[in-house]
Amino acid sequence: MHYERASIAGKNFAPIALKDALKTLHEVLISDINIVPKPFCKEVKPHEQQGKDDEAILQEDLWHIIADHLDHNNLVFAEQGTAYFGISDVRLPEGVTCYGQPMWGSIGYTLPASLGAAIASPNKRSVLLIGDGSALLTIQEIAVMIQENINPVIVLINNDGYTVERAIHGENQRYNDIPKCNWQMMPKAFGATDDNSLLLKAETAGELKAALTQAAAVKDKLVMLEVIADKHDIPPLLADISAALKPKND
Ligand SMILES: Cc1ncc(C[n+]2csc(CCOP(=O)(O)OP(=O)(O)O)c2C)c(N)n1
Ligand SMILES: [Mg+2]
Repeated sequence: MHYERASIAGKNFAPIALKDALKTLHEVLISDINIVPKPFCKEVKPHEQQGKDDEAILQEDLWHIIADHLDHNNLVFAEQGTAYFGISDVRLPEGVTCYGQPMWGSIGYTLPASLGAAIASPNKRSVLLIGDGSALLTIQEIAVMIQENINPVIVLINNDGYTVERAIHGENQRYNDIPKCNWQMMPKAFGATDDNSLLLKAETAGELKAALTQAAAVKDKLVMLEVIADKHDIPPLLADISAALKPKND
């Protein structure tokens, strides 16, 4: 697909607007026409958790567990990084809107975006899914969230740096590391107290489920949930993409 042009099996169709191309693609996918390769039409099966509840959280489970704790009232913001690739591949409950920015991809965007959305939609609750590397760019906006009595759920993936970048290039390079930060202290520096916020941390799948349940129940406070993940662990969609990019990078 290009700007106002689609190439299908070597044939070009132009000019065609993206919305018309997507409409046609949708019609083909739901019809009996047998021109779409079967792997493209992925059957959505319920996820079976791979890790145990008392074990470290796996990326292949993480986003499903988060999706299971969302409801129609949530506006989800998925930051560039494992968060975007993780949640993009997961079926969300009906009514949930998910925002990401795969084209421009400027990290740090989703934290203030979730704040703006919360101000614009006071009857909704923002759920921010953000990595430690991205959060470090715009974390100070937590101060405005607290000042404005905004009550988002911030799920911060602490995986020791730029995991999505490690998957694409420079797995163990220093440029994919970030400084060690105390994420539990960070909101406090921006005005978080026991009265206006709840700070949680999860290292196992069981702790994650309990923390997300608690976060959903505490509706009138800012919740920051720090999730510890392995620095080399990536969600399945990102594994597919990085495998496809590998020959070009080697
Ligand atoms: C402003 C900006 N700088 C750098 C990049 C390149 N980049 C894309 S994703 C990413 C790392 C994100 O790391 P993190 O937020 O920790 O997510 P993780 O993949 O570790 O979960 C970087 C550096 C970018 N997209 N935008
Ligand atoms: Mg990270």
